[in-house]
Amino acid sequence: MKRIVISHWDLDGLAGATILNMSMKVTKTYLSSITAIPRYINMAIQNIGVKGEIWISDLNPQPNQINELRSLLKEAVNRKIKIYWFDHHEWDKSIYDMLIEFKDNIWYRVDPNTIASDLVARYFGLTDDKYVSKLLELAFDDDYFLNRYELTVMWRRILRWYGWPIRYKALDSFIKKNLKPIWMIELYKREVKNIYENMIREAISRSDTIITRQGLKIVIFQDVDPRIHPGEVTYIAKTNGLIADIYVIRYPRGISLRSDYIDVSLIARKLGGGGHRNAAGIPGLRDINSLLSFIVSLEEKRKLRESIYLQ
Ligand SMILES: [Mn+2]
Repeated sequence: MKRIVISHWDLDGLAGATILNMSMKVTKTYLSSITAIPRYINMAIQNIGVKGEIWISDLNPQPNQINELRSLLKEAVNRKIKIYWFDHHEWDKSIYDMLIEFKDNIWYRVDPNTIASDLVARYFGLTDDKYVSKLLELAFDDDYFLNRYELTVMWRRILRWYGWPIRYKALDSFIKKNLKPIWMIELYKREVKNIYENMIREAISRSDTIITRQGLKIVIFQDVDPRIHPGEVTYIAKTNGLIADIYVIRYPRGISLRSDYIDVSLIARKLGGGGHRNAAGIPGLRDINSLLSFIVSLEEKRKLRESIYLQ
């Protein structure tokens, strides 16, 4: 029986894929982005043929993928392929509704209070394993943006910087129980660290600050290189005294929103994106002015509700 793993390419995704590979005999592992989920499920089905398992971690199905996912799941049922899915992103209600008819074929565990790799480790009873707990610590450090370890920052940057071949190479090292391979350290020192930090400084120097009618301070980082992590830009901006209510990081193919206390996932969801309270994203090219007026109108409504409540 063939068993395929599909996982996200960041530290949590790699940790999940590693634990799955440690716990079972895996035929093949695909690393994927959120948008490519249906494509990889299809590839996994083709690869398996008949009878097998697909294990997915740290990837959240999108509402706009529903029709594609439904037909893929039908195909999986026909071919006696079972699906196991671990995630810590909040899933849209429409996804759960769609999954009801496949309840015998798909098993899932979604818990936004932890990371996906932790759910995988718990499933296999491996949370006390020494290596697994180190792996989970790194993934937590990255996902919650705690940055307690330099190793987390190094991996985060390396994984974004080089793309797929290096992400698979990282997975290979992790499966061999090497969390700090020499190839990564050397690559990082030689090709990433300085250029990356210069790019962050440069993005911060080009930022615009806008104060809305309601006195909301918004900092916009324009045209940021996709290799730069949005959390790092805001983190370094903040340590340099650039404090804002909302940070908008504008990439060529999407926008990232960050805030310490405003729920930016509400804004992102209304505009076709999603995410967490403090960090969310909107895919695609989007006019920055319409985003700003949208934020202003949301804030006006909130203020109005508050004033009614206070009376
Ligand atoms: Mn992830």
